Amino acid sequence: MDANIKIVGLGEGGTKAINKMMTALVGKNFSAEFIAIGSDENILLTSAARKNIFLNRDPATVYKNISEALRGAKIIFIVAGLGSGAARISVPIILSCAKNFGALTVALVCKPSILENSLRKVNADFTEKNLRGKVDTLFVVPAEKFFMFKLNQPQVSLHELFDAADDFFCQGVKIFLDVISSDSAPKIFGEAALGFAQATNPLDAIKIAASFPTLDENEFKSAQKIFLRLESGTPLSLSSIDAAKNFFKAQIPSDAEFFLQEKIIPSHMEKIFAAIICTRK
Ligand SMILES: Nc1nc2c(ncn2[C@@H]2O[C@H](COP(=O)(O)OP(=O)(O)O)[C@@H](O)[C@H]2O)c(=O)[nH]1
Ligand SMILES: [Mg+2]
Repeated sequence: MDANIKIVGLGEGGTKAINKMMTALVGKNFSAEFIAIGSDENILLTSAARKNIFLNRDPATVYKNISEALRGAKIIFIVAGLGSGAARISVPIILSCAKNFGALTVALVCKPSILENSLRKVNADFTEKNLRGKVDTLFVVPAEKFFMFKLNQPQVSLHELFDAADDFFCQGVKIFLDVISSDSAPKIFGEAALGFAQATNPLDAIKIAASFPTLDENEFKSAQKIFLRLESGTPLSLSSIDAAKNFFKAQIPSDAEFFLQEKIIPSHMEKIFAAIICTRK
């Protein structure tokens, strides 16, 4: 049977990101499959995905290959650097196939750094326009935000920056799948943002996740929906959950919807993991 979750990496950035996901066993509890799409055969050779699609010069073949790879999809994740030439070509095709198959689409993308050339910027604007309002859920992070992960390393290279982006995408797909796999979870539509952290008590974990660099300064003030996922090794006390909830509720609009999901994962032992997904107005 075909996998119903397709995680598609576009270009070099997307391919590196899905390689990381495969190493981290993202999607292992789901019927998930990875696909790399690119216009550089040498990059596709580095892909650990089972399906790899080369964007040759024959649009009909490209459409057919992408459509066949996505057949049976219920959810399609699109992972890329927005400046990608491969994304520019393949995103419209992926969205058209998703529509045909009735699949939900989730894009996790990063905007090119200001240090990159203008072609990247042109590609990024084009693809961002294509994604906005057309994908069901959109996570867009400016590359510069990943500098924040490396504040104590002033000599950080662009390569390390993208490595941080790949880690973020990896966690993002994992958390998104975990959150939506709960029967009671409502759908996450529109532009969204994500933060996560680990600590030894829920309140600390939430506070650190809430100040995650990819979240905006006043992110929660205008949030529409907030999903908080807490993972712990043993059941959390009601009072610690209450403290965590109250921290949140004090910051979000009174009409914002708030969802809390708790999950016990024995191997976490004493560690608490908090993840926040919030949708933007
Ligand atoms: N996440 C991630 N992004 C990258 C990486 N390398 C480059 N990028 C970003 O991805 C954008 C597209 O580049 P690339 O993936 O090579 O796309 P291509 O044009 O399809 O070859 C660039 O503008 C960068 O902002 C990477 O290793 N990881
Ligand atoms: Mg490239």
